[in-house]
Amino acid sequence: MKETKLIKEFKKICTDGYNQGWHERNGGNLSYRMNDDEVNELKEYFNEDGKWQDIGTEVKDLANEYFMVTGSGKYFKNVSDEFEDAVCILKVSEDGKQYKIVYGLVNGGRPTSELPTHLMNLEVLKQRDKDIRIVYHCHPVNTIALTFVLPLEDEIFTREIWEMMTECPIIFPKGIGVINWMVPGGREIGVKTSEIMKEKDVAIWAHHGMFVCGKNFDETFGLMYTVEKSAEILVKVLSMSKEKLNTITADDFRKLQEPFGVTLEEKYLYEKKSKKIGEK
Ligand code: 2HA
Ligand code: ZN
Repeated sequence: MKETKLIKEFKKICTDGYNQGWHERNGGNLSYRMNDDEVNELKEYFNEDGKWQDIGTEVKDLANEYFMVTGSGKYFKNVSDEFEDAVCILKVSEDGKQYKIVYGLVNGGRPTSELPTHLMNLEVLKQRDKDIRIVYHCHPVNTIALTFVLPLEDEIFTREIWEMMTECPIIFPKGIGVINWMVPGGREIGVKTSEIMKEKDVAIWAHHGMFVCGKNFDETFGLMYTVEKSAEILVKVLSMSKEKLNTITADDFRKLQEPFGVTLEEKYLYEKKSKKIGEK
C-alpha cells in the first residue's frame, strides 16, 4: 500500500492517542469518510469481491461511500506498524444497511465494534457540514473520572469543563453532550451519540470514554486533547477543594463571544448559586 497523506495522518493520530494513554489494550476506535481523490489514490489496492455484511443500522446518506476504520480488537499501539492488519477500508452499500471490506484486516476480523455509532455519527455530521469526515473515540482518564462525580447533565459538564480553560468555549462553543452508562457496541448507543453530534462536536459516554469529530486529524486530536486537558485541571482542582474560590463567570464567558466570533448558548451560562463544583 502506498503511504498517502491520509494513511500517514491516520497512523499518526493512532500513535499520538496511544502515547497519551488513551488506548489501553484495544480501547478506542477511529473512522474517516474518504473523499473521491483519496479513494482514487488507493483504488488499485481495493478488492471489491468481499461479502456484504450487516452494519446493524441504516445510514442511507452514506450509500456507496468508502471509510477507513480501525478493526475490532486491534490495538492503536500497532496501527502504525501493522496497518494492513489493524485497519480496513470498507464500502457502504447502496441501501445503507450493509458494508463490505475492500482493503485491510488481512488476518481476518471485523471493523470496530462501534461501527454503528461511527457511521451514524458520520451520517449526521455529513448532513451538518460535508467537510466533517472524522470520528474519534478513546478512553481518556480524567474525562472518565469526572463522570463518577459530576451530574451527568450536558449543562453542568460543559460549564465545569469550560471554566477550567479560557479557550474551551472558543474551541467547542456548542458544548458537550453526556450519555448515561449504556451497553457499548450497538445501535442504541449510536442513536444517542448521533443525536448529540447533530450539533455538538463532543460526546462523553459515562464511565467509558469520549467521542469527538473533526474536519482534519489535527483539529480532531486537538479537540480531544483540549477537553481531556480541561478535565485534568478539574480533577486537580477537585482533589484540592470541592469549591472554587475564583473562576470564570457567566458574564466573563459572554464577553468572549464578540472578540472570538462565537455564540454561546445561555443554557450553559446559568448564574451559579453554589461555589461547589458540579452544583448549579
Ligand atoms: O474496545 O473502545 O468502545 C474498543 C472500544 C469500544
Ligand atoms: Zn470504548
